[in-house]
Amino acid sequence: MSGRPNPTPADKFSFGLWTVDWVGQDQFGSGSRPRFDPVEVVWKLKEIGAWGITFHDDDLIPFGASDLERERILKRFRQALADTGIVVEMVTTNTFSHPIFKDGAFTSNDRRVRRFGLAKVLRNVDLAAELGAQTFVMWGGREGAEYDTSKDYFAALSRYAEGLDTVAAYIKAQGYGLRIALEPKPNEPRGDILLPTAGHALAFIERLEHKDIVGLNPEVGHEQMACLNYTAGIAQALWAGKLFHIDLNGQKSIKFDQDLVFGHGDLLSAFGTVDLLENGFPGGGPRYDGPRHFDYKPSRTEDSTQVWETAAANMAMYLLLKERAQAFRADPEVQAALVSAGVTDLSEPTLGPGETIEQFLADDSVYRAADPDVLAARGFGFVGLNQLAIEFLVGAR
Ligand code: GLT
Ligand code: MN
Ligand code: MN
Repeated sequence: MSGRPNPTPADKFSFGLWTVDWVGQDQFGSGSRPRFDPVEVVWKLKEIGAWGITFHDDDLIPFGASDLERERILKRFRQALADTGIVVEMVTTNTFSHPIFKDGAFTSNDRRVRRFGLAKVLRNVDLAAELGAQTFVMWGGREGAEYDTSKDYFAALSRYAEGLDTVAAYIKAQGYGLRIALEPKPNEPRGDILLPTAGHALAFIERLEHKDIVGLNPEVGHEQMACLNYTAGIAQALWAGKLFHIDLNGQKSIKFDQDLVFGHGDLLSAFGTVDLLENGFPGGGPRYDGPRHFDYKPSRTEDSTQVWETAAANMAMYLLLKERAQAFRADPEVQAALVSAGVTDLSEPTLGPGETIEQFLADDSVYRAADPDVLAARGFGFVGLNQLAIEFLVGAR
């Protein structure tokens, strides 16, 4: 491939309204560019080849807007969607910006706040269903604490589960085709956030009454902030049948949440992610076929025109990595290296077909007669395989 690939709606790329519309305010400074009109964002996304848009209730309809104002905004937005063919694939709720949520929504120590938060979420579930979204993301960025003395963690997890089960039960009762996707994050804005990683969230979901419609929306940078491997995280979510949605972006090691362009952080890790998403597990297994959703922030240094170049960069990075990952897997030398490294052997069950535990224990060749030193002598050649991957990644092959 030469040059920059062009995305099409078939690539299923989507963007949060809060991403391209981020004005650049941070802890130390105010915004560096003006907001866009959400209708303009829809048209721009169409122009650059995206397929979908996602948003928080408050990104589109200002917090506290009257019903009349809400309907006026929605009418224009629906019209833009109809005119462009841009789809709303996911909707999420802002339960973190207003000071009412300073101690969380579902897990605030104040029951009145918990009830307010639940009502805000349920209202937004109705909107998500009306706009035809399939996924309802819940990022509990304020569900957490700075001080262990300030939070009864057992009660907090119980209230979190109560809130989620209430929302899930409502979705089912209304007959909506929505699934909830929890988005883990270890910290920021809270000192410690509940459900800090994909693993914590997967374990939590198993305790829910309505766990069948609750899964994950893991974000690249959030797992990496916890020093974890994103590809391994989404792999486990896939294995559990819980990869409902993804937030792609870039992060450079353990620091504040950078939300860089996808691939602009750990590029080799991004290659592994795209390889898994596009090619699946080497030995087969569940596949992700949902939206390729970007949750990044155009750096504060960029102006309103350059914002669209940063959005396009996410899609270009994905397509470049997709082409590289496909070339990697299709290459005969790579296929041979995968075989000699034993990667393809791992799909074979450890016990033989129909082998009983008694037969296994009676088989002397397995343990008593086995020579561990002979087995230990095998070299796997993982480094050579990884070198091949990097040569494909950098275009040397
Ligand atoms: C917020 C957060 C993101 C989440 C959004 C969903 S909100 O911008 O940083 O990672 O995906 O609520
Ligand atoms: Mn983030
Ligand atoms: Mn996110």
